[in-house]
Amino acid sequence: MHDLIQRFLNGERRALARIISRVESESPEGRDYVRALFPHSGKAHTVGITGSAGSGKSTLTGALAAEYRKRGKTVGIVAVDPSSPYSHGAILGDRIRMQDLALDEGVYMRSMANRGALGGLAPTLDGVVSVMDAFGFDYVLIETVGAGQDEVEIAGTALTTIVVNNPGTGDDIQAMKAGIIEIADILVVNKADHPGADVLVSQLQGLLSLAPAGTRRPPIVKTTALKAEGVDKLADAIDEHREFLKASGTLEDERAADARHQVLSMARSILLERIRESTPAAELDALVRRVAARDIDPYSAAEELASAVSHG
Ligand SMILES: Nc1nc2c(ncn2[C@@H]2O[C@H](COP(=O)(O)OP(=O)(O)OP(=O)(O)O)[C@@H](O)[C@H]2O)c(=O)[nH]1
Ligand SMILES: [Mg+2]
Repeated sequence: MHDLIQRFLNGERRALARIISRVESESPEGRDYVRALFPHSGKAHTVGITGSAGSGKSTLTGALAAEYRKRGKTVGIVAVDPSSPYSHGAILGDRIRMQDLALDEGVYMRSMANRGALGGLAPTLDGVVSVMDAFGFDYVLIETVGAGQDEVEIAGTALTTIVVNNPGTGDDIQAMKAGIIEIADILVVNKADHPGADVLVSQLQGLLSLAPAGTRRPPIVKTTALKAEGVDKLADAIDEHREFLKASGTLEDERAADARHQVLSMARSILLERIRESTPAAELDALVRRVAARDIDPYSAAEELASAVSHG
């Protein structure tokens, strides 16, 4: 372990890749790596990119990484949801190749297929992000498809959260419904080459004007990710948000909020693991069948499981 950590700290990408694989496997060894490297993290600016399937998150992530490289910055990228065949999305790796970043030493990309067997996505993702941070990237970009819980989780993982919307899709209404406007530090209207981009911008402005006075209104940035248009403005908006966090003294609050999210999601996964360990499969099976048969309600069943570890 020491040897691998040493090589990691020397900046060897193969060591980074191997450590991330261990973290992803959710093994105790993976946790030890996160533990050992955590003191080296906390310097990167983490940026979450979320939005509906096919909204252009991967294209935008690739274009943003290229913009950072132009600015002399290094970038780590984590794509949580490999593209689904339904959204016509491309895998992020292709977007990166399109940007000629695949051989660039200043960019490291990783897809996470494992959505977390035990405590959900969050603990594993947080581990991978903190390892990338510790490696020394200036920015860590995290792409997740917005599907209810996920965009909330991404807000708890990244310092700056970007929500990607598209014209002509009713995204404004979706955004309002899902409450994702509240998690956005920056709103992007991507596919600005499609008709209706300006209409969507004014609809979003209308929504934002309803926010209580004194709260920060997220800027709205128009992009055509496919042509890398507007991406420089997006990079500027990210830096402005970062400055805002520093200047308003909320950076520490934001880090504390992220840490709270991290600790609680890890605690949840540890508890779940203990429950699984202390409950034989046959016993669990019998219990869920009692719930299915309406002999017992799911809360009582869950409490039964939980009390086995908390008193055991
Ligand atoms: N016209 C236009 N098409 C775009 C733009 N950005 C992305 N696309 C296209 O939209 C489709 C989806 O793009 P992706 O970047 O894969 O979208 P995604 O949000 O990552 O998709 P998933 O990961 O599957 O949710 C692709 O066909 C892109 O070429 C844009 O600015 N304008
Ligand atoms: Mg994608």
